[in-house]
Amino acid sequence: MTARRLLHENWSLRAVPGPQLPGPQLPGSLPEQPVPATVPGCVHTDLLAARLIPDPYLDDNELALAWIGRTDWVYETTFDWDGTLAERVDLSCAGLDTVATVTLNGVEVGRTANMHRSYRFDVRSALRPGENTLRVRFDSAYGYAEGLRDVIGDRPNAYPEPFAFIRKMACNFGWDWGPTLVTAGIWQPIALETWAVARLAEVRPQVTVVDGTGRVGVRVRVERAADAPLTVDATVAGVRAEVVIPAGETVATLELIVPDPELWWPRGYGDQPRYPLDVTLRDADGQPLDTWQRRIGFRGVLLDTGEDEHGSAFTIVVNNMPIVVRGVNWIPDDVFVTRVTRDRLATRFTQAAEANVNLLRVWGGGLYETEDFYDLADEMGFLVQQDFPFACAAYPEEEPFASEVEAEAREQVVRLASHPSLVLWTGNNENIWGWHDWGWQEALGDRTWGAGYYFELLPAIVAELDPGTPYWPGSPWSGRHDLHPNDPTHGSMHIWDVWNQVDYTHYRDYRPRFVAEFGFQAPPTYSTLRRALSDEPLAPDSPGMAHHQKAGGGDEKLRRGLDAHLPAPVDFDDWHYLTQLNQARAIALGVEHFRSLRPICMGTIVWQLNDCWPVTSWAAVDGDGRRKPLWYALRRAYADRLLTVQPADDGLNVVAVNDGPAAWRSSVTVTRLTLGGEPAAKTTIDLDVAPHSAETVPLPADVVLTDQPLHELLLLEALGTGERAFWFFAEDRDIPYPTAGFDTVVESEQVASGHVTRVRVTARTILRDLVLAADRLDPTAEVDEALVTLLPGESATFTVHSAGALDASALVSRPVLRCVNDRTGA
Ligand code: BMA
Repeated sequence: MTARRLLHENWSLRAVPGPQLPGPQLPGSLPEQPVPATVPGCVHTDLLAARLIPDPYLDDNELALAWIGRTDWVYETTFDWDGTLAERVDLSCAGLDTVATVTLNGVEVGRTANMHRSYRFDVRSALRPGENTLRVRFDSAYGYAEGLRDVIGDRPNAYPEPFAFIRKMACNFGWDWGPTLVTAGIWQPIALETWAVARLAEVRPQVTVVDGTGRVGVRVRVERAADAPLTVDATVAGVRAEVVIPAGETVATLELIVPDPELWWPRGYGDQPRYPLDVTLRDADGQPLDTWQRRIGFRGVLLDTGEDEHGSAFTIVVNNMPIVVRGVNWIPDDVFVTRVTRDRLATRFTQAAEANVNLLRVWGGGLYETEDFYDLADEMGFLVQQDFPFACAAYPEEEPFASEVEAEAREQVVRLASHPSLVLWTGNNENIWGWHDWGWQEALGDRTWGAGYYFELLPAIVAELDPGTPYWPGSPWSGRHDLHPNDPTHGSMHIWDVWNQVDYTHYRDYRPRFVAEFGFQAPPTYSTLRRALSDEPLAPDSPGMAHHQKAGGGDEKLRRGLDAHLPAPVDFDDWHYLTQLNQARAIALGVEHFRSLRPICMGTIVWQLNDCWPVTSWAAVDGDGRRKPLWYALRRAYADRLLTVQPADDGLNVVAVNDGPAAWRSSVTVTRLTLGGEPAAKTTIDLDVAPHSAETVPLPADVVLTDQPLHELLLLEALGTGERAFWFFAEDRDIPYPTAGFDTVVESEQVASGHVTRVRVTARTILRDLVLAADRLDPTAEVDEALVTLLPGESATFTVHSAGALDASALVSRPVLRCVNDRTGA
């Protein structure tokens, strides 16, 4: 049997002396003294653990650590080998970041230059009985990328870094939400594998369902050490198949027919049954040589891009059911990706699930994620859109780059193909748009830019290796060369004029088929800021805040967004609350509008779920994993049942969107109220919304028109089912809200995990978008609700879980408990 021995012990790390080293300011005794290293891991986390560098995420430490990415590094370990004779001994490297030379006992066994591939080196001739020394030297990723750039010519790029010249996670070179911390290291397991006769080099299940019958085609490729006949067997759902691989041959295909499998459904549409698929390779005597296991799911997926009277669709169809995508964009959850454990992914995925998200888009500036990522997505029923890792740049198609792209894509498509969650491959992030609109064509001249990958190579690889999963050349892409790549009426689009240039109400100008990106910034939670920044006092433009804002003109765009809607902030606490509120409002407005367009628009993917460090960004969950107010707004806007008021040409409509599995029958009361809560007009509307549909009802003018726009509002309430929607006739900055008046009751109890505190707020005046920022009192505190609007007499209870007991009076005072009409300075 193939035996695997992890080589994760005894590693050390040292810098290769060179001019880039910081010299006297380098702390400790680097580079002479090796420091202990963790594998899998990277240079930054090792230096941090050895206390040789400060935490790169705090203040502006990033700047002082730039030398690390320009330095060459050597990882080294020793291990004993008992000299056991095996036919074959391989060093298997599941992931090296990135430009590596691997030597065993001084003998070079391999070189790599692609973070997105795995490698296997035959080490028999270098291995010796007793002690062995394994060394992995990483050359600076900068040196490699800039070297290639100099040879084949520069290309246009959204960021002034050479990430397009190396197959390495692009955002590692910095992004408009990420620091420039260029890593090196052994980022995936490294092991010695011994085997004889043959091993499973590749197992590629292709799962289809036709008329309720499941078919699993398993294509197997073996690597041989001996030219003997072999057998492969596969079992799934009690069905078994076996095939002989005659001497001299290396590939075989098995077919398993599963008569009536339970189908795998996206979350919200059904369950996620999975079936273990076991593959065993045996020698001529039936003795097992190698095994492979994966849990597969039976589902069919297609991308409906049919033309219709609105343009052409972009609808993901799973098991013949058109899915309304309620998605979020996913970026690497940490710059140092080996810190992203399965537990951490599970936490983040749970946050997405609780926000009613059903799709994660793995964005092209990041990675092909880890097995844990796709396994959890399968388990939890998320759909996954996987970009090939190309983003915001023109990419070269010259060698050796092109061969790296092909090898990587083949490996990753085979690895990911059998995950039922994976429903869409996309060729890149914004590169076709960039080529079209961002002045690249003039800059490029006759240089390559990646078109060959997106329009030829990658679709051919997906068609060959994962024919059951749709491919789309880019995010965004309109589907036709004669149209603009970001055409709203055809295919997928990204909306970025909102945020960059215009107010968020302009989301309503679009009637898109599918919005794969749109976003609005806000700072992280207060406790995250306080952990990361030593600014005293914190101010929107204090040094740490400024360093942790990476977007061009970001602060100005935040201010423009605020000016249009909210009262001017008086101090930092105001600014922090109001910018977070504005982010939540912007995205909720976008999502509600796009969902109200169903079935013209069949999906939204909010930019972005998560962060990779503490930063002001578009994220709903900040770099320390805390939920921003946007998260709570998203939970509401992405709920199965959405009640929303939408402006129409000559008045207002209510749209009831039902993406749940049951009909939604309810009476909706529509009340025009004064700010003081007195009803001025009222009507009732009966709703009967079939599952997976939306109903639009014009609201009667006599109820919903007002000559008191500053003093009145609309409240819609679905009786029995409880959904609510507000409509304000003016912007909050202009509305004369009364000073907030409320009563509170605080109760707390100690539980095994800490403290549970319930804060009941009863409004004496209208309270607009009440937030309880309990993390200001205890960084462990988590609250179950945010952005609650109460009318006079109404109550809401916020439940807080925290490690320590919370100060009851601080909990119910500014700046912890606050709303729009309760500004610090007001
Ligand atoms: C798009 C994304 C990211 C970027 C975001 C915000 O370009 O694809 O590259 O972070 O907008 O600017």
